[in-house]
Amino acid sequence: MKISIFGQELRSLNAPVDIMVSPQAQDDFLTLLEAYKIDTVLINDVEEAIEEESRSQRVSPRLARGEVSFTEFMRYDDIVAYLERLAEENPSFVTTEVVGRSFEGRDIYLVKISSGGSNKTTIFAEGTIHAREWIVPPVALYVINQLVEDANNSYMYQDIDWAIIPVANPDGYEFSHYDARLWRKTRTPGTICHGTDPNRNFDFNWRGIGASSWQCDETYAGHAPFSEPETQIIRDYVLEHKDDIKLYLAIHSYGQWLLHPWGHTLEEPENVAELKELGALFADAIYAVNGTEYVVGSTADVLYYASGVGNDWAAGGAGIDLSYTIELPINSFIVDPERIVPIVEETWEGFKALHDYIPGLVMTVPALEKSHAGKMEVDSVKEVFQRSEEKHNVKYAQYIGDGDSKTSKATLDVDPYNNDPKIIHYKLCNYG
Ligand code: 0X9
Ligand code: ZN
Repeated sequence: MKISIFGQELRSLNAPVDIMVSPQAQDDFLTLLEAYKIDTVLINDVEEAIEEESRSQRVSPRLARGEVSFTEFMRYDDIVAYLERLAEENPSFVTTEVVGRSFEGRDIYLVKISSGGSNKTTIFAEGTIHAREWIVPPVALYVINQLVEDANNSYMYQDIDWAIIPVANPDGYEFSHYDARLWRKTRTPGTICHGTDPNRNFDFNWRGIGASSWQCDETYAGHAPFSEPETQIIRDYVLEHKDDIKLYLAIHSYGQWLLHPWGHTLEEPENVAELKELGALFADAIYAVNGTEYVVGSTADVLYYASGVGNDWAAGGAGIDLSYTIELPINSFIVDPERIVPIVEETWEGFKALHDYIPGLVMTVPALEKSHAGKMEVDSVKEVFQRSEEKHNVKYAQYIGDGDSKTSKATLDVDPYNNDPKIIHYKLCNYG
């Protein structure tokens, strides 16, 4: 019986699993399900669903060059054309950067949205590292679209830069359009099978639990860590900006989960309380839109074991403490295009909640002491700043260091562009 299990082999016990069976095996399998009183058939005929999807792709009108669509799935060239148009039309705050080339030679684009300046706090997002997850490009493009094209959102890139790679695996993405709809991996050739799972190829617990060393597996980790140009590109950008990147997001489908580290162990990361707190803000914001309920938890706990994963490497390898995988809420890789709008809209609210939590301005303040824990009134902060010879319109500061006065950091809740001090962000922490 040929069956494919989505979610791979090492799921946690009692976790739901999606299974695809071959037509020959379907009757027997359904009988088996009946015996166990399991009756959730998600898609009766996957082939038919794929054909239906490709019919609707064909009849949908060709996009004008540089346009974006949230009613159909865009090809990679059209995505790139949209990004380039945004950069051309908004040169003061949108830039596109070709951060590298895929194995087959496609340019991989990163969009940066920034009010200018250097070394600013950055939110980094990578999308579509898995080819078949077609709901991901629209989500990434909608975030970009809302930031750039709706002036009401311009506050969101004043203190914080956004660096977004909407399609990190364009070879696989295109392959899933013109050849195999359910393709997941990159397209690097092996001796027998093509493709490495880029989300097992990062150099963090590489080829550990939940990753395969067999090239034909969907979770093949590659012949070496970072063997794929697609993951090297992410590694290089993130390492170059690791002091500025405060939030790493990997956008995937599907599952309605917000996953924080780790994938390779049930042990909890040190900052699990904060990861869950911020995760709840994300989930609540999304729930408020259409009632979609996300589960927040670690990959190993909520989903299955996985190693060499992008967001775990970001946390454990690059030291970016706030790092998540978003598993968007659909129930198949084949998505009815009518689902795009509600999903991108609700996910955008989640992104806003994440943004609002990230302190806009983080500076190193020498000689800030542990006694400055918690909220400090303007005067005491000024005093701190006089010592560090910085002049900012500070209203509150918060000690977020580790007790070592030489390297302590403070998060400043200030609006540097406005003389009237206002709280951009305030978060309560108990230290010491
Ligand atoms: O298995 C994966 O790579 C991700 N799921 S997917 O269905 N999109 O393939 C989950 C990645 C989990 N992330 C962490 N280990 N943190
Ligand atoms: Zn994925």
